[in-house]
Amino acid sequence: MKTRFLPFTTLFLIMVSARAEPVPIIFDTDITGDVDDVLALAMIHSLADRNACELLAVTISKENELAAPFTDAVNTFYGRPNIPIGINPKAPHRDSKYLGLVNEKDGGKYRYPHDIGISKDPENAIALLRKTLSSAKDHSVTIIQVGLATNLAELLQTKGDEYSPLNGPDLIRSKVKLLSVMAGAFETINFSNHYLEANVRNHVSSMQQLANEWPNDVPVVWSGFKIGITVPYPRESIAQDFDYRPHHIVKESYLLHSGPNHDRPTWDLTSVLYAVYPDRGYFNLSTSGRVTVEDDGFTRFEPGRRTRSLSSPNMTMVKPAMKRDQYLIMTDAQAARVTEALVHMVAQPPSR
Ligand SMILES: [Ca+2]
Repeated sequence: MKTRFLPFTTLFLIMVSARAEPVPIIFDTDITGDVDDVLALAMIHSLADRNACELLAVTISKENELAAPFTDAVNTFYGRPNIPIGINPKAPHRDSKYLGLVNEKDGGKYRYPHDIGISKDPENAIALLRKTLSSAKDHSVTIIQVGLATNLAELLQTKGDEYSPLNGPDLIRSKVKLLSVMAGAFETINFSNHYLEANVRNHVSSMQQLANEWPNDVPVVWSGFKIGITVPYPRESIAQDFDYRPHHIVKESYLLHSGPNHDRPTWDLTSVLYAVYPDRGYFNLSTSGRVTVEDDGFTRFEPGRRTRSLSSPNMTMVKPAMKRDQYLIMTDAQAARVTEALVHMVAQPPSR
């Protein structure tokens, strides 16, 4: 647009009315074992209430028959009862300390209303991923993966179907803008530079498939183990910030999982924060490079180096395969900001 011909007042109106489009999100979670998935989902709803993101679908990467009903109960609590939810029956089973909340009743009524598991079945996660991606705008979707890679590894193996003629990698290439993933360890943990992080260690083969076969031209940003343990969720917030409802599904889940005297690391929340606000300076990014997943579950990051181009020897370039991945880095000052931002987003009351 040639703006030099517009009067100043029109320009001013364009400037003040320019606002970011909500980020379309698929949340791929192993909401079963740890409770940071629940806080991360609450945060996504708070961000959706601000029109900062749009939650298109939730896919679950571990197997537990209560996981989809529970997720539906959280979505319903936050005023979005019809978000599609997908499960993967082939994923590894995981017990839970908090999913049973979905069956709690007060005075004969479900404390946390939901219809999946009562009058509706969840969808298949892989079909739901394909359906959701195929109907999205090109290069628009951010996938946030905060558990095992079981679903995305299977998506990569898919062929064309009723939703799209594209195979998995081509569908990802045409629709996905960013993969924000909580997995791996890229910094020293407890004096070890070979820390094996659980989302990788608990299903190494799927994370290897993801790292090997994810398209080179769709960026991946990894939140390693160190980031989440650096910004634990303050127990004071759990004790004080959620009493705007007599029962709160996030607070009750947290207490069942971690008890009142623990500041739980915010692993999954950091991948949400980066996905929705990549340009707010909450984190720095490593140089670009390539993550490979070794057989013991170690995530090795190799920085992309410039090499001489074969076709024009005077030019140097980084191979596409060597600049797909980056990982989050956080200074002490950023950690203080991130903690406050996470608390206010997780504890924000539903707007609907
Ligand atoms: Ca998780």
